[in-house]
Amino acid sequence: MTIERTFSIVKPDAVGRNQIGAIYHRLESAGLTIVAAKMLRLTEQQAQGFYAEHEGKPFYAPLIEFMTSGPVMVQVLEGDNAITRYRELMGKTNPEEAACGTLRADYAESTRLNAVHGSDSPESAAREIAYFFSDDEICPRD
Ligand code: IDP
Repeated sequence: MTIERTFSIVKPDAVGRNQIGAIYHRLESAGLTIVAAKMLRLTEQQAQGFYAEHEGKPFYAPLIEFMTSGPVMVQVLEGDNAITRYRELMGKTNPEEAACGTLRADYAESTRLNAVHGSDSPESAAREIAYFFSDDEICPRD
C-alpha cells in the first residue's frame, strides 16, 4: 500500500451543471477519501499561476478564461496510489478519447471544458495541494 494525496478540481463547466455531488460520489466510490475541500472562484492571477507550465501554448488564454468563468471545487484526495488511480478515473484530456466509465467520458463536453483536473505526478500533487490548502485545512481520517 502506498497512501498518497492528490489534488483535484471540479471545473466551472461541471459545477455549473450541478455535477459536484455526482463527481464526489464517483471519487468516494472509487475508494478515494476527500480530506479537504472548498469552493472558490479563481482569480486570473491564481489560474495563470496554477497553469504556468502551459503559458505560451495556443490553448492557454482560453483555458484561463474558462477556469475563471465560474466557481470551482478544489479538493485533496487521499488513498492507495491516489495520483495514478485518480488520473485513470478522470480519463484522457479529450473526452472523445477517454475510456468508457471515466469522469471525462461521462461529464466532459470538450478537450477544454473537461469537467475535472487531477495532478499528474507526486511533484505536481505536492505543489498543487500547497497552492490551495494550508496544512491545517487538511483533515485526514483517524
Ligand atoms: P490534463 O488536465 O489532462 O492533465 P493538460 O495537458 O495538463 O491536461 O492541460 C490542462 C488543461 O488545458 C486540460 O485539462 C484542458 O482543460 C486544457 N487543454 C489541454 N489541451 C488542450 C487543447 O488542445 N485544446 C483546448 N484545451 C486544452
